[in-house]
Amino acid sequence: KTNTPTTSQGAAAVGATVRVGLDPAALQQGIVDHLRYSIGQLPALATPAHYYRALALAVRDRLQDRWIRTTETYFEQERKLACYLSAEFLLGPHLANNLLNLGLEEAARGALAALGQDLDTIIDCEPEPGLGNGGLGRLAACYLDSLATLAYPAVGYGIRYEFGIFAQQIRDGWQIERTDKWLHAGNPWEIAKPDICYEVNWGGHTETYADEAGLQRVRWVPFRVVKGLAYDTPIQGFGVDTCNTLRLWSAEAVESFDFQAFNTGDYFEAVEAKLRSETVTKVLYPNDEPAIGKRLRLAQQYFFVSCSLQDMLRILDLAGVPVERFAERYAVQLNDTHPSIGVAELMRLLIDERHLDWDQAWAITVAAFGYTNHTLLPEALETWSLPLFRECLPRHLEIIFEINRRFLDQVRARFPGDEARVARMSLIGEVGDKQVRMAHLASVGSHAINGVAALHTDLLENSVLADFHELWPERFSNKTNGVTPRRFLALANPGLRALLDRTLGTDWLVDLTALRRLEAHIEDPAFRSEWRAIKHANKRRLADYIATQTGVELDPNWLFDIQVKRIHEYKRQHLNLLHILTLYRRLKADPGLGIPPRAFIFGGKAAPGYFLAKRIIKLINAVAGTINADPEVNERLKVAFVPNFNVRNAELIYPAADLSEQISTAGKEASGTGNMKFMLNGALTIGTLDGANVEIREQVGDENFFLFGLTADEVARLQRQGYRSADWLDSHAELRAVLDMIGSGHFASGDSEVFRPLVENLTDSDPFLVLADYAAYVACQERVASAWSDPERWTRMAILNTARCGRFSSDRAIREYADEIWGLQPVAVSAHIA
Ligand code: CBF
Repeated sequence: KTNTPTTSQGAAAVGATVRVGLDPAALQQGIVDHLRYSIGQLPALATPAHYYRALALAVRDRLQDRWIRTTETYFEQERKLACYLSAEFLLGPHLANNLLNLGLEEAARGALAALGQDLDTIIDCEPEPGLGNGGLGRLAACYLDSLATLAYPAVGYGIRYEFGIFAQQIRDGWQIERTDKWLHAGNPWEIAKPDICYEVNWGGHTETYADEAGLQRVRWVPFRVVKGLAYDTPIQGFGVDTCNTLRLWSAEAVESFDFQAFNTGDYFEAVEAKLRSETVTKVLYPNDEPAIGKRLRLAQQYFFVSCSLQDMLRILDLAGVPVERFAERYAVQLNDTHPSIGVAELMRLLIDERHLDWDQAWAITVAAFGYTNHTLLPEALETWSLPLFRECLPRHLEIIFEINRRFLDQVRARFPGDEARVARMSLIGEVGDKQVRMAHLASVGSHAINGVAALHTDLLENSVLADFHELWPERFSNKTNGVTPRRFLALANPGLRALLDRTLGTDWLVDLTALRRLEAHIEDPAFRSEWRAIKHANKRRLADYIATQTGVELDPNWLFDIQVKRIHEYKRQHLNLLHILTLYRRLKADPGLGIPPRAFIFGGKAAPGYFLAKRIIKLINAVAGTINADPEVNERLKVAFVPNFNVRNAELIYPAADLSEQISTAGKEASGTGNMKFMLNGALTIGTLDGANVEIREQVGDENFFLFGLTADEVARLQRQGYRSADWLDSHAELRAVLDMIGSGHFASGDSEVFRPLVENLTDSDPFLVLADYAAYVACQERVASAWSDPERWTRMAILNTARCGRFSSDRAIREYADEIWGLQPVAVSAHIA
């Protein structure tokens, strides 16, 4: 077992008992000192926000020795490091997580109480670092937690966006986006490292020259140079002394002013150049999956990847390790194609700057990189227009052409005469305007390629990357996603955590398969009743939150049926709505209908430019407005939309769910991770055979999973044959009536225009087969209602869900990456300093 317990003395053993001691008195002193010396606040005037910053700084002090010791240990022991390159890290608040991982929760509660403060209020003051859009960014954060907890040497590399994902407000039912000023009051967790900075070129042209030995070399003469500065955040493992680093890059102008311009009086042009440089890390692109061919996005990707690779080379130099051994010391994982320009950048650095020859550089690059694909949606596979790419990264385009030339020779040698295949596999797409295909670059430049759930990997191998799989089957593997039980159970669900600790002991926190032992308690009525009481309290907690946010009152005795995730057609929030409206119509026609009372809860952000997704939000709110105000139905149905779904409120939502909605069109959701967080907290799933739902069902058993809908094969077949949504409409009078009701303006004060695009999308093309799955979904929901009417049966199923979720721990996933892709060994870190 690699998870070594934290020493009881920890950093205190260094002799700094007062400064970083773990007991409440020392922590209290630390808070008081920071309030005075770091924040400069009179205790009498200090608000909870001041106390939050003082406590955060005091906690960071207590991480500091572990953090430094961890870095030293990796350096001294010359160990291989996993470098996780990701344009997004959706971290969520740090404070509670760090207190949990350091075992400091009670000390902090006590220290604050002695100062007349309440820990929960203080925790709520932390602004959320929302440096990600959804699943992909949150996965990266879960993986950092597991890497540290399992004592793997690792660094996360990303972008320090000044504005993270927008804050969502709901006004008149519509989504309004507000900038997220998460750095406004400073960030007590990060440490700026101005001495760790790199120059990153942009634009311009290349030229050849002869070096001292007379060898032909290429030089990149950029149009602009931007500087990347490191900001480090500690990532403390749970119950260990390992504290890894998340290094985020912030862009700055190389010089504050162009003095030349300044001297000639063009002050504003000089300032503008500075602002242009700093724009690179200003804001996170708020799109979940669809790729966007924006120049700034390419600049962001190249900027952070270049800084990260230059950083790896600098550390190698510091350790005195020759660059030829790069791949022995680094496993570089590409979190989707966003960092895939790294393949060309490492080649450039090795060839142009370190003067390695092509073959040597290429062998190192392929050995170092691994590529994780996170989506099959064709519109999400990143490509860059060739002219744009040439203008921004001229040297990289030359390198990509050369990689492509050599690669296509290999394809031709293996499949002689198959020029169609050559065109399909080329790094340059020639259909229409020429493009650089980033998924192809990532695949060619990586020794390992993986999907994120069994079905997704299978589809990847047989569709999007089928040619690559045929060429290099040995490169492909599946790594089903996972989530951290520390944040999503221990922190989010303290009631259940206490029950688990009491019943099983605490090893489930680092070995989630230990939850299997819960099965022995399923037949104990007292245990089941305690389980229900915990769920009820969690539902109460969520109902209170929803009431304060939306004014909608929900009864915790009702079935809580929840769908929270990005709003997207393929995720089919509108299918959920069609079911709600079917119940609504049935109840209106027959008020005595025996259906169990249900609260339908939604949450999620739509990309600001995604017209239909924004209309889905409006429709959810419109339906909520009508149903919640209608006394004929509101004793059986209620609908609520939780604004601004984020990591913080997710921690309230998952533990309160009875039913988890995972209803995407089969074949479209790569994995999903919300499905795992719900399962962990004992929700039952209604879902299609999509993404990780397939594996969730395998674990929990068919009888404990509400399955409906077309399979991925059936979806593909129907679409090949020419799917006609009208056919499904004709055979379902109830479905037609529901759509007519939406189209009639019934939920929009008679305005028949507002939802027309949504209705027409379904009746005319229905690209995600909502209508085809409607009847099966409604029938499946009837099975849900019948199971819910037997609380003992439901509770047994809920306990089984938690008991069998061990596979979905991010610890399992990270061990698979470490063993099968990275060749990485854990390194025990001890904060004892002799
Ligand atoms: O693998 C993590 C998640 O990534 C996405 O969110 C993505 O952005 N491509 C997928 O949509 C999810 O299915 C997946 O769980």
